[in-house]
Amino acid sequence: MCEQGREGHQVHPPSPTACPHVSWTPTGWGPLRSLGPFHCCFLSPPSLPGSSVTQLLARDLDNDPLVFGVVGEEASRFFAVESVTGVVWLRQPLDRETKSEFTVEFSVSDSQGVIKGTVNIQVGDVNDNAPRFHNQPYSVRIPENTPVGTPIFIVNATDPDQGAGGSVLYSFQPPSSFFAIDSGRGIVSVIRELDYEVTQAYQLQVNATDQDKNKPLSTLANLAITITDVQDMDPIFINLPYSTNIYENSPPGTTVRMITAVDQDKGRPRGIGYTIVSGNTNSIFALDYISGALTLNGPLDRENPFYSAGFILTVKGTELNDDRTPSNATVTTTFNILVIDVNDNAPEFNSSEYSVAIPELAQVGFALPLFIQVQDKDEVTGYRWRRGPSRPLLLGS
Ligand SMILES: [Ca+2]
Ligand SMILES: [Ca+2]
Ligand SMILES: [Ca+2]
Ligand SMILES: [Ca+2]
Repeated sequence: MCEQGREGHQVHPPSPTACPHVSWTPTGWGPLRSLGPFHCCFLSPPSLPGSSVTQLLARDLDNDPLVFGVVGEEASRFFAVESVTGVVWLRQPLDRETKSEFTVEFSVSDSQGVIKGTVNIQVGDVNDNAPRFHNQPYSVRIPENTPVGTPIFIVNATDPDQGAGGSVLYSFQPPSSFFAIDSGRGIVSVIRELDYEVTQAYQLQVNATDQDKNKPLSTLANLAITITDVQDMDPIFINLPYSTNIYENSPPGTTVRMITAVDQDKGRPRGIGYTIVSGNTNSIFALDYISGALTLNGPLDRENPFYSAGFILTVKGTELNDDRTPSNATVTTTFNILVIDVNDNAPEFNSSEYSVAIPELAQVGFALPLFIQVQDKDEVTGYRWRRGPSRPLLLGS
């Protein structure tokens, strides 16, 4: 509301824009016998320099010509008054957020004296500031097993404007399916399970907007969220399936094959220890714990009935802790090994010597009571315990 001045010197609501922020208090009385009302317009930034602010009105009963002026250095920087008409001009832009109030002393004089009056000018607000984020840049590291609902970060933006124009709301732009932001408080929290093995980092944009009804202003800020790995994955064997052939005459120490398992936790994968769980008859194979090299550990013999059908090894990869002790994270697979025959057995007679008694009157064609058999254990020769001809030997001529 416009205030009532003393001694009948009123401050009227200016037309057409009423000003509730102006008061006018005469500070002294000069030779003027009467002073008309001053009035002032409501000042809304960004009022441009050169724009008319108000007009001072004074009345002199003598009808002397009056001269208006503005008093004081600071007031003169912002305001100028046209000496004859009393029109007050703005000399530079106003900013409520810098200076929200002026106490300006104006003067009016006739040929005999001067009186001064003080006008309190309050600068009205407009929404001319966008919210401003503090303490940027925004980045945070969280482990992948951070539970849903956990608050992980808080952003802060302020807006110096008054009322709705200074009230800030936060949102993600575009929205995230893994993180939410509390619109009023700026608290960022997890809303969906994270998985380092799928996504290692998120780049989000936080929008801070004021609540001005006509022309809300907003600002964007980046939020970098880095996901750190935790041990939540077992190892896997690679280059499967494992199966190989080995010649039975391969010397001990021969590398059968390398086996390799890798930790599926990629952030800081653990080393693997390799062992044979089962199928290693007579410890005929050795598996290097560190390198995964499977080697022949002794002489093979395909004709050994324990070996002839080959081997089905069960091998295991175990993730190792930092102190190289085995962890609970393991993987197993089977390793088929077929033993390949080589011709390493000579055919054998069924007896090292044969003896037979022949009657001295025996004729040509006489069948000797002698049965000779030949055996060959090797597969490659096409015989396997194949019996030779067991016909009786005939006496030749
Ligand atoms: Ca403002
Ligand atoms: Ca604002
Ligand atoms: Ca792991
Ligand atoms: Ca992991």
